[in-house]
Amino acid sequence: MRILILGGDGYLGWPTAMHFARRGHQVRAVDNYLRRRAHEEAGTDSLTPVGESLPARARDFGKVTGLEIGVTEGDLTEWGVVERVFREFEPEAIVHYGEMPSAPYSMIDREHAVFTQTNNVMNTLNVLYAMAELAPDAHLVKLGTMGEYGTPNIDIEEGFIEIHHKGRSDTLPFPKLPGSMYHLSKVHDSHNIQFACRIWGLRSTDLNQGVVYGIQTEETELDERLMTRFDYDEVFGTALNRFCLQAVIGHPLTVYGKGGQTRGYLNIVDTLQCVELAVQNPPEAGEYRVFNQFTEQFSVVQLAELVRKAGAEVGIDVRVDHLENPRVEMEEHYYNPMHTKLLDLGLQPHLLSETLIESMFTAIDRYRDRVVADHILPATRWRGVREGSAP
Ligand code: NAD
Ligand code: USQ
Repeated sequence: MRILILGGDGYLGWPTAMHFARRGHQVRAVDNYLRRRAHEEAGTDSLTPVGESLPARARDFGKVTGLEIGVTEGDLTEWGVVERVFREFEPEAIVHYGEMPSAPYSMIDREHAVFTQTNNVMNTLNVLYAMAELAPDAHLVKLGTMGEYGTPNIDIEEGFIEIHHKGRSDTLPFPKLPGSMYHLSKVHDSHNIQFACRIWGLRSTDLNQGVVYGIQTEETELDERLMTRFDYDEVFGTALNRFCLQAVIGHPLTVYGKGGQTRGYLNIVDTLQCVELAVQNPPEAGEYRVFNQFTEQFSVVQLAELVRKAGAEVGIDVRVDHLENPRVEMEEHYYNPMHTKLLDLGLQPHLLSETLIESMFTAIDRYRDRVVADHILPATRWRGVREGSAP
């Protein structure tokens, strides 16, 4: 199959590109290095060293595997870039990771909020128009987020809920209570995608993904040059990845507030599995479907406790600090999202274990001399703005 990977230079996009190429698909990765530039501006970087550009990474992948990943360096907010890629490559599936993914980044100030929503909404709109015009039978597999739903006091369904109201009933999109300007951008995308499916008969799977953790996939382990990025700073690092790194370098774990915030989590290898399952099982033309993509749920204190225990096993004394929460979010709440659709398609979850955390410690330890420790504590506050400007 011809599979276009948008955001192919990113934490998830690069391993996905390699994964599909190794399974015999024709792959083209597109990226404009937004993530790299945002790090340069902030003085932070990936823990793991990654190839200097997407073409360089694709060349290394070719040397290691003898396989090809095609590359386009370009900005998806530019219609000319998107149109050219669709004309040249004629994708059958589009896996769309290519957005600004950080909630804190989007909450820095007005400029970052505007940038995040403009970047994310505009590039998805360009993709939808390119599909309608040039690839109407292709399948859009779009990375959304569990954070679109927020933390309502009822069970969260997979995308839709049957509502009975004043004697009538309908199945309607599940209500959204997003927690940041970034999460809001994903809600806007979901509405636009659903609209495009309804009006133009496109087909799409919106993957409402939970928080991803992990550093290795089958392909990144083939050779050090094929590593994916690993972020741990307060803006781009996510909870468990940050906690593992903090444990390794002897930094107290940064639990925000009471730590009862509960989210869905999944291993990066399961992200690849879920995306592959979605690609292999496309919806009908005109169908917009939603899968909740995570394998387990944890509160922040549960994660911290798991990391503390795993640390004790390998002789690391891990301290857990409760910091004033920089975000505005519920710290104790009901959380029960459904997540059966990917399991029904055959997902075999890799659940979080102490062994996995210990193997993350080992992988992180190899690069500990690259750690920039002064960007670990949270600086971005949901109430009040910080100095800085968007790229
Ligand atoms: P990432 O920043 O590493 O990857 C996104 C890539 O898209 C980056 O390489 C970036 O340069 C590129 N990009 C952004 N805007 C672009 C544009 N206008 N044109 C071309 N390229 C552009 O982030 P990630 O962690 O790999 O996340 C990938 C996707 O998955 C994102 O959409 C994110 O919202 C979603 N997601 C991530 C997680 C997680 O825990 N990592 C969880 C749920 C959802
Ligand atoms: N948290 C801490 N300490 C930290 C970091 C985070 O307590 O050092 C807490 C946060 O306050 C939050 C929870 O952990 O309650 C998760 O935070 P996170 O930074 O790991 O994840 P989040 O900001 O929600 O964003 C990440 C990805 C985003 C994706 C989202 C999935 O960056 O791209 O959309 O996870 S979800 O959380 O399901 O919305």
